[in-house]
Amino acid sequence: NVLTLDTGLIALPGLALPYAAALARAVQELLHSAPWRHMQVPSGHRMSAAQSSCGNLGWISDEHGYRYSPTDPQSGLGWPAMPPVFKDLLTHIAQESGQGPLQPDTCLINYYDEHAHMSLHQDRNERDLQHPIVSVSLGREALFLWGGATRSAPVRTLRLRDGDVLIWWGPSRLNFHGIRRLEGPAHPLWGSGRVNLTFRKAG
Ligand code: MD3
Ligand code: FE
Repeated sequence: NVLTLDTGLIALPGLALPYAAALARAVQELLHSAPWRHMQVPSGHRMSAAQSSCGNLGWISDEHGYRYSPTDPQSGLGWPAMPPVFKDLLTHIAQESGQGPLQPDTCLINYYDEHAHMSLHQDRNERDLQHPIVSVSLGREALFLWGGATRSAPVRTLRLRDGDVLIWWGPSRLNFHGIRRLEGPAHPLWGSGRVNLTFRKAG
């Protein structure tokens, strides 16, 4: 079941549901080496969503700006490897979507509690803007804001549910987007929170 939501944006609702338990175990495991942290943005504010990363690079932010780093500034060590279940899921996503081959070198893992949000922004720190971005929503439902190529373009609200997979490329790749808030009931694995995996080719 592949839905086209915009030019360069498709959704595969619930595609990751069969992987939910294995994904939750893999995330909990990699948090031992790269725990959740609330990064500081250049303005000095602390992000309300917490983050971790795995793969060859990880997204970081501090007073100097946003960038990708081969090491976790909190440990000084490399990021945890991409867990096998992440790779299995990506293979399945490539098959079902016809978007491939998917060869991301990083997965940014966002955690939202009931108070977290992510303001409207663009993702433009990745070196390879041709490679699609794949996002996997886990846990509680979120209101996703889908804007356009400029900050002032109209914004649509989409609901991201547990197990939903979205793929962005081409004309949608630099669109503004964000998370307004979480909604709906708690989730059996993630409680009142939500986790989002975004796979990118950053290097
Ligand atoms: C559209 N995360 O990590 S996922 C982010 O749910 C981010 O955690 C949100 O925005 C979340 O940067 C939204 C959907 C997403 C991710 C990256 C995109 C949409 C995107 C990059 C370009 C266009
Ligand atoms: Fe983003």
